[in-house]
Amino acid sequence: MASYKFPEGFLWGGATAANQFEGGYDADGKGLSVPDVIMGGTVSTPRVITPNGVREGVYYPSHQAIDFYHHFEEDIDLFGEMGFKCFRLSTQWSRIFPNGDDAEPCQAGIDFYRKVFEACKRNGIEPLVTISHYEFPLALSHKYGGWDNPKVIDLWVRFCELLFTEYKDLVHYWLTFNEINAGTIPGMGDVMGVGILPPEDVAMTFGACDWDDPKRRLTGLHNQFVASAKAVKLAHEINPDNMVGCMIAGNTNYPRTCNPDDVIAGMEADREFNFYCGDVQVRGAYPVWAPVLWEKQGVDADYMWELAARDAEVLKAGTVDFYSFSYYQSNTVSVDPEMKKGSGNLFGGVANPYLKASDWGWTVDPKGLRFYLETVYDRYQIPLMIVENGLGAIDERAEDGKFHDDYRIDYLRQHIEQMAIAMQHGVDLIGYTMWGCIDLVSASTGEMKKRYGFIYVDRDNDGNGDFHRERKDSFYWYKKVIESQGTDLD
Ligand code: BGP
Repeated sequence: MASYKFPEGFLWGGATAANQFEGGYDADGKGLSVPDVIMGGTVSTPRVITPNGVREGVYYPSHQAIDFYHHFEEDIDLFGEMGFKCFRLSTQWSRIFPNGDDAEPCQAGIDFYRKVFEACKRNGIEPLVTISHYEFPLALSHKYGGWDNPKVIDLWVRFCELLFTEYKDLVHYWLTFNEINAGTIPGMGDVMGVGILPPEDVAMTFGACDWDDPKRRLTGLHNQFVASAKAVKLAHEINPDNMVGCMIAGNTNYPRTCNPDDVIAGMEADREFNFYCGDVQVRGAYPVWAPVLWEKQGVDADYMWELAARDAEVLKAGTVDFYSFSYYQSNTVSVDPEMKKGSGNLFGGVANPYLKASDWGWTVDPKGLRFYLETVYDRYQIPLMIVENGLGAIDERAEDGKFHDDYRIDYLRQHIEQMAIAMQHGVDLIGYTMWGCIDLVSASTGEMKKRYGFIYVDRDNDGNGDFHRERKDSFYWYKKVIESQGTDLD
């Protein structure tokens, strides 16, 4: 395709999440958070949560992760070397308020993030901060239950207020909750989405879980909408330059056939997964078809409408400035129970004969990204940002001692080409932060082996390695992409 020059000011960069890369899980007064009690797994062995606390002799990948806590200067300099304009990272509530409801914040936590943001500034990088990325102080889960308890709203807004005030001059782009629509998913949504813990150990995959409390989960999700809306308002009051976005796990849904039942199933998948949360956060109200989702999940619609009515004004007053999303793959929907199942990030669906899949079974579908961009822009007409996209793969060291990750370059090139087409069709896309710009722990499996980075980190699935960093081929490629404003994708 003909080359396309991305606009000046386009936010090229990379994305991470604290619990997957920071480490230092108990450093300098940090409290435990829910991910700190989720064990490592593999593509075939689900992660197990030990809800009562850290268990002796068990390996929890978040505890050291890739030790960004002690390597942040070096890492951010490497991002600067690639020419990043933007770096997405998340804060840990439990690093600043170790128990979530402490009378005083932990100064060491505040200082840590300040140093990180200052390192970004030195490198000319705009931080994009996800306030909560699958993170919730464990003590709050034990004391209050989770996000279903409305007391949590004010505690979280207090945390936001501290962030907006403390880092007023350093941070202007914020996302309230990572993949907030995970709260619509049984099991994984309870634990990682809304901080509700099972009574005992539970094995958890992103797609399925034997344990779920749908009423508490959807109440928790509602309370997150309210908290997010309050945070948007507050962010604008504290600094009118603040831009606050929602963050949705984006998923293109294709009907498997032109059977009208498949087409309707595709429409419903879009609504439940993409638009339920997007509508509340962008338009400020639940969509009229929300009861279909509530009833399907076994939650009384009158109960949910009451919550919606009670908080209607707050939701309307705190709509987001931009819409951000993750995109890894598309999902194919069929009503035929005989169809071969597919697999992937957060979604089930059936196999798509036109698409190949990654080693972890996630379909690779660059055109699905264009489809998603154009569909969502048609619907909301506000700036969009892709804040996660990338390929999780096994990287092997070649004979010359280097990492030649041409498969990753191919994946990214194809997705960037589709972004360019969507932008030529008028989509207001303001940034792209590639997921896992430095190798980090996988959220779904807890592995290190599933690598996304431009930068290799010496750490394996069992916690071995000295954490040293190395540049992969994709590092030099992305540097060139940014330098050329997307015109040189070779
Ligand atoms: C998203 C999460 C991220 C990230 C990504 C890749 O759902 O927001 O935290 O991990 O998926 O998934 P994984 O790490 O399982 O490969």
